[in-house]
Amino acid sequence: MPELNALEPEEIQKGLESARLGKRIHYFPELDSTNQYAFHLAKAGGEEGEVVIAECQTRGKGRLGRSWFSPPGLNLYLSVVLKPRLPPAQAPRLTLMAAVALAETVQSFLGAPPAIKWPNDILVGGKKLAGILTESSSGAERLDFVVIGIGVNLNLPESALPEEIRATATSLLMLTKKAVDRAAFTRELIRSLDRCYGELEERGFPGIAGRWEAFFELKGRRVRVEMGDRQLGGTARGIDADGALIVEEEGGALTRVIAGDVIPLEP
Ligand code: BT5
Repeated sequence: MPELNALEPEEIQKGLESARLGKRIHYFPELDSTNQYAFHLAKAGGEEGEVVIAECQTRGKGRLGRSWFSPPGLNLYLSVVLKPRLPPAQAPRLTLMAAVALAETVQSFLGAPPAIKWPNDILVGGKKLAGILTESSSGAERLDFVVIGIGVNLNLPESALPEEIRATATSLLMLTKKAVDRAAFTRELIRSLDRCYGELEERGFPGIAGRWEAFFELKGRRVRVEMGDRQLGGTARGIDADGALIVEEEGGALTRVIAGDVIPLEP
């Protein structure tokens, strides 16, 4: 039986064997937000690969000011500091790299591939299992650092879901009816991020983009994209070399979407 309450660094690092990520893990019973902590850490000289994990977040962040439901002891809330040698415009590549690493980890625990919803959601059966929040700090030419924050619902029972997300969220426990060894999941995720990040650096974006597209179920489907007060309708065509979503509008014009929410218009 896995020890369900253990998410301590020593347990995660057992047999981790990553090249760069997770050599140092900062672990907290409670934080406002692991992204917030990791951002300050990176700013104060924290090194590439440092990981921040909390058992519970009091102000877990989603994108665009939204919040991430983060109850204690059940799930994973992790942030990692990266210092890629990339221009700021290529930061979205890192979100997509993380989505591939996360989707592959979920697949190995679920026994079936999840879907990626551009740019950052991991869905199973149309419900959200995990989300990614990338935050960065950059100079004119180059990214100083990037914080990739990942929240995954692992042992969250349906009864613990708040009303607002009851119909839209899921967890590995709800899907497999089995409790997950959270340390084993975290170890596998860090390994997978380490590998995908190395690949991105050594071989560039095409390999990662191809794997990302294999998880992307909205390709060829009609979608609506909401970008703040702007909206756009069309067919999702895939991603470009920077990780932007390409939407073909009626009439054939291709539009690049850098930030927004994608809503499928047909089942
Ligand atoms: C995301 O935002 O999906 C990014 C979530 C990133 C969370 C991690 S946890 C570790 C790190 N530290 C942080 O503070 N954040 C990161 P977005 O696409 O904006 O989705 C947010 C929406 O998802 C909310 O408005 C809810 O509708 C829904 N949601 C919130 N909590 C959820 C949960 N636990 N499971 C499924 N859906 C959730």
